[in-house]
Amino acid sequence: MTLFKKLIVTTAAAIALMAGPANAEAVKIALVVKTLGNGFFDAAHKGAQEAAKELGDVEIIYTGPTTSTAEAQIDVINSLIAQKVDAIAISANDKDALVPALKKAMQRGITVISWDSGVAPEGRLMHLNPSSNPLIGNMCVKLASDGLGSEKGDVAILSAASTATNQNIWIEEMKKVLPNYANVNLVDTVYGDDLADKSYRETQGLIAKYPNLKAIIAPTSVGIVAAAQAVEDAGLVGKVNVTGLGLPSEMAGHVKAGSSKAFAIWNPIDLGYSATYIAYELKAGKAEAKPDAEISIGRMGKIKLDANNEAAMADPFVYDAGNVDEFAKIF
Ligand code: RAM
Repeated sequence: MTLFKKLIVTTAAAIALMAGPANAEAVKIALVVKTLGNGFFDAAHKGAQEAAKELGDVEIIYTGPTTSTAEAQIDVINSLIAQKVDAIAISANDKDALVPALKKAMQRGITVISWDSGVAPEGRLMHLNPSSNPLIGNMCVKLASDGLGSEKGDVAILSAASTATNQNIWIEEMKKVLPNYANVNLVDTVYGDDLADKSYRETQGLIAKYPNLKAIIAPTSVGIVAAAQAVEDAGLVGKVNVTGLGLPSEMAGHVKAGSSKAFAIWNPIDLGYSATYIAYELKAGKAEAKPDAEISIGRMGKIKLDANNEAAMADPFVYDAGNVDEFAKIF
């Protein structure tokens, strides 16, 4: 063998060694949620697994804390940095408090995006909104107003964590459109932290404090269920209507019980699927997070980033006695 031939052979062998068997190194994408044990995030996880299967070389690490605080999420982020994951797709418990930990992740080469509940621009490459924020805010107030009909009534908001980016934006949007809904008299906003028991107690507090309470808007899938249950347990079906954002699978029984006339949500499976796809595309260098960039998201088509590197998915959909059972089978 000539020296030249020998060189080619050994180089080829070295390259083969480096490449290893196909798919040996899966892209590790951590789907970090506000809290574990939340049906909304479990549905998003389903979508993430679907995307991983389609993409082929992706491993999903589904994780999050048990309390909806920034501190608890920072611990999760630090452990993902130590594990050397390739990407983090996070639904944030706090817009700003997570930034230093996520910046550290990005400095170590981890691709960071937020979805559902956003992180401030310095702490992520892009943010995926489930829908347009003004649309969600308006829909929540409209549902409360429609439930009141010609009556005017006291309405309260039962939110998730007081620091939750998404709920805080939606509450702001709700307040903006209040002048358009003369029958809605917003009296209070309380926080159930996306915990069933705290949300239940906060609802009891609202009921005790506002004898003329006619509606509760809970823009959280955990809060809306707890509020509906509290209204039923207090014997106030027909007097207090619970609405907001919830999962058909968790709300069907409450629609039947009459504590909720209607509520809204987008498809959480599609949201988790899309967040995973985006994290993968960015990690693989197939897309860049910059204003006006288009990122393809498999069966969902593509999204286009705005000037803040944000994109929004579909419009929320309304569920009531007519369709809730059909969708309860899906999410
Ligand atoms: C809860 C979470 C989540 C929100 C939904 C509607 O599950 O707070 O962030 O998008 O409700």
